[in-house]
Amino acid sequence: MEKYLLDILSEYGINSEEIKYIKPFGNGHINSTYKIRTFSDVFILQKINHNVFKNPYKLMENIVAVTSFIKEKETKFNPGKENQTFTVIKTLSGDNLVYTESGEYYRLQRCIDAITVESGNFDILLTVGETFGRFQNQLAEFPANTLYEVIPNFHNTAKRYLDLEEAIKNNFKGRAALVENEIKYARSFKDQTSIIVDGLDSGKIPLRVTHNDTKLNNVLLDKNTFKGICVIDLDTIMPGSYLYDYGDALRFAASSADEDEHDLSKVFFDMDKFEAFTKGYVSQLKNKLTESEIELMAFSVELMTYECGIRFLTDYLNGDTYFKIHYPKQNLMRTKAQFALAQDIHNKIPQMEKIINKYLKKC
Ligand code: GN1
Ligand code: MG
Repeated sequence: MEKYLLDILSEYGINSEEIKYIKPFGNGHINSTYKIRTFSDVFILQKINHNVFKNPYKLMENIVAVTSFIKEKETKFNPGKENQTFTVIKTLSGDNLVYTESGEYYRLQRCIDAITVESGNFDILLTVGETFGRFQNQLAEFPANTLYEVIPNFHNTAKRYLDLEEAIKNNFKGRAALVENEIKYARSFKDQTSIIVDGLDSGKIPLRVTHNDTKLNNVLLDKNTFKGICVIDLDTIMPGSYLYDYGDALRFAASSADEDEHDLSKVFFDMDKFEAFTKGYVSQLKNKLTESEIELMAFSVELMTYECGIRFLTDYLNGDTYFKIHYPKQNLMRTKAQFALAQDIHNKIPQMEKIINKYLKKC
């Protein structure tokens, strides 16, 4: 067992003799995660990537505020379920983080005995939609504007577009000539990149507590019943729009293929999965959604998919400095797959709108 990890755990009062194992865990693109099993408990330890998250202490304040709010609600309205919520563990001296001598930040949380999935059938998608919808519903009364903006402009697609133009101009790795088609597609969508941010700025779209990373694998499921337990990966909780969460969730969950699928003929937007997720999400949030949000739900899926694609493209042009890659052209493959998906979503928007309206009326 790594000595530095043992030193960190000792700050939480966990001694090396109590530890059965420490294993790398999960497959996030940003943080490094470990599962720790002691003789009496199980924990998740995470090293926070502070190139991405500039102020880990403020980030932890967001997480603690939001999870305490949810825990309080569960204790009141769903007694027994409060243990099934995300729980940050404090160090012996009462801190939310350990700052190591080598300048790294670590946090510990309780591990809930559950599973995550990378893809799912209709029932799983329904549950995942419900769990994200429920999360939003639980936080509907939380004052969104009190949250710290962990990564400013995170889902500001117009700003993400400008970052792409900057990367094309710098062309640090000489890769721009290799991605002419991708650049052309990215530019063709430019005029639509500010639709949600403009709505937020003008007040037309309400400011909400937003998770901002609503991937399918960020929902914990009961390993026997496959029912949703809670939402995890709360680093990017910030003020934002429900549309970011709905759109980004479907980008990932309703894709027919992996995020970096090489065979683009396999990449399409799966309408059955879309319907399942939408049914679950809307059932929990129907009374909170405003007209201005409903109007843009289908479009938000296209926008968030496009946005993720331009982020991967920007990183590819910049030399792969942001997203972890496991092979040299992974960011390019991710870009191509996201763009193929966005184009398929574009053609399906009228159908998607019908389905959204069906569940808004029904539930
Ligand atoms: C990153 O690390 P992970 O997989 O939770 C990224 C998301 C992207 C996602 C794409 C802080 O999330 O915004 O949608 O990769 N998180 C951050 O897979 O940038
Ligand atoms: Mg994440």
